[in-house]
Amino acid sequence: MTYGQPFVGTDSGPELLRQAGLRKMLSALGWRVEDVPDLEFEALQLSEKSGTFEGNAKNHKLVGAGCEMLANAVEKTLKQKRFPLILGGDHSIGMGSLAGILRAQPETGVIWIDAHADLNTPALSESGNMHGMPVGMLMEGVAPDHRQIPGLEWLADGPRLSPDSIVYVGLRDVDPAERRLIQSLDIAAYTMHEIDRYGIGQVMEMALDHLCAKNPNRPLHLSYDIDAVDPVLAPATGTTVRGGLTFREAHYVAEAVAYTGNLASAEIVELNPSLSCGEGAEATVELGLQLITSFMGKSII
Ligand code: HAR
Ligand code: MN
Ligand code: MN
Repeated sequence: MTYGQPFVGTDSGPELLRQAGLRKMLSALGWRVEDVPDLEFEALQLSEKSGTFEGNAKNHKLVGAGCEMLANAVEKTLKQKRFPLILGGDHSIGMGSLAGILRAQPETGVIWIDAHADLNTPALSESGNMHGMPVGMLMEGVAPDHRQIPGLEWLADGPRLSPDSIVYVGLRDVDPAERRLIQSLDIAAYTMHEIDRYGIGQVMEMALDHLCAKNPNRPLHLSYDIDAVDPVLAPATGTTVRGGLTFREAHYVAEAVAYTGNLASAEIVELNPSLSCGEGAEATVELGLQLITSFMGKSII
């Protein structure tokens, strides 16, 4: 998926992760792997629904139809008691992942690792880029009337994410409207400021406690946007923001989530090797693979 943001290249993420040895790595950790071919978003038949849509959401038909395919695939995989490992693609796919997850396991808690809050909607977004909207489009009290958005009608009656069922880690570039929502809905947000102040260990303890205190067996979904990591380490992504997670902080997040034993699904998004030449692109893919290795259960000793 590349249609949630303006650059070409985010759709090569999955293939590069495969080439970097994803399958072998997962097998070595003891997983039985079924590598499902990439979903084909280009071939989608887009409905020519009449009626105009006034909001600001670029490529809403393509993003919407692609996310519908992903939601169905994720829901099916979870209902088969298997673990969907979702490879992006830009973060607009989070809409599809979350929709499918909430249909299969409505009690899921979400850990959103990102420089951005992705809490926009077509009415709030300044850019119109849908990779800035996956959380907003699913959240109770924020989500728009999807019947008005061609491509997204299928989301109209689906379950919503409650504001206390998500935690953010790594935020440092939040739009004014998103900031107001985080405050008014009292969403748990551990920004880079809290990471500096408390350290990543305490931040992850607080974040996981927020989600799991009442239900220690609660299924968790990890949505890992590679732009959460400092651009010195992960330059090959579309919207870099300085002052991000260090190498160890990025891994600690993944390890802490794995140690809960509750991780039920995960996605890694926004790898765009075409935005950085040579070594930067390779280093970003390699880092992505290492982070997957960590949250899929690699222990150091
Ligand atoms: N908040 C901005 C917007 O909505 C930038 C969003 C950038 N999003 C991502 N995903 N890279 O986190 O346009
Ligand atoms: Mn994101
Ligand atoms: Mn981001």
